[in-house]
Amino acid sequence: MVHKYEQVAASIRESIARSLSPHDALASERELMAIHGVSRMTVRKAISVLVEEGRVYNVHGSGTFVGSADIFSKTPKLTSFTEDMISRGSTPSSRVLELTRIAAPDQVASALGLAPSSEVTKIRRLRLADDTPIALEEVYLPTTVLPTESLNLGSSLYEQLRVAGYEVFRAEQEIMAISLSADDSHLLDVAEGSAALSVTRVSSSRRGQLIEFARTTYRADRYTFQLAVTRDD
Ligand code: 16G
Repeated sequence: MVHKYEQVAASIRESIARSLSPHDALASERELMAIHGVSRMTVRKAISVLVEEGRVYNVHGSGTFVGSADIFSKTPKLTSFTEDMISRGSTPSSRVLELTRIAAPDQVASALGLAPSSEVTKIRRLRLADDTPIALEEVYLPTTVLPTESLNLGSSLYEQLRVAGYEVFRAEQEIMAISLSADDSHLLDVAEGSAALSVTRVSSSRRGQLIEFARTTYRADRYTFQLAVTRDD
């Protein structure tokens, strides 16, 4: 479920990206309540999310202002495709390309700490935002985590994992620049050989159980990663 305050936060993010510069004032609390038809509490909650992200800052007695674009105070947050797109103000959807049970390829078995050729579920999906193809996902899950037949891929995989008691809590990621194959270019609706970002993710639960090996390929013209980095004290 998407909370009202998340929708308000997403819409403010969008208007910042579209029409505001650093240190411009946001609409007042009262105006935001009227624009979105929500309570003062909801507006405050949305603003506090954006403050935490470093996108806006409050000046006591004067209002809320747009932060400098280069200061994102937050360490990156682990998200699913669904959460990621909603936070960018877009509506996510998917097209399932493949759902099979296979013997884990060596790289997958070793990343997930499984015995060679253990059974895994392989999922390939085209992911879209506002009906535009954004990413191709190839995901492998041990069948012991979720049986292949029980998956409903029209909705969020991470939400189903959470309900099954395997909330994805942490992930190791490797990001690589690639150029797209003819097939992948076609699926992503870009010219053959276009640039893409390939992100390999190995996800684990809070207890450290390995849950997922995933390779997500994002169109470079439609997707950027933002990362806050700090020097160790
Ligand atoms: C993202 C994840 C992928 C995960 C999927 C779940 C990255 C690099 N990859 O694509 O590992 O399987 O989200 O999305 O973030 P869902 O919960 O919306 O189905």
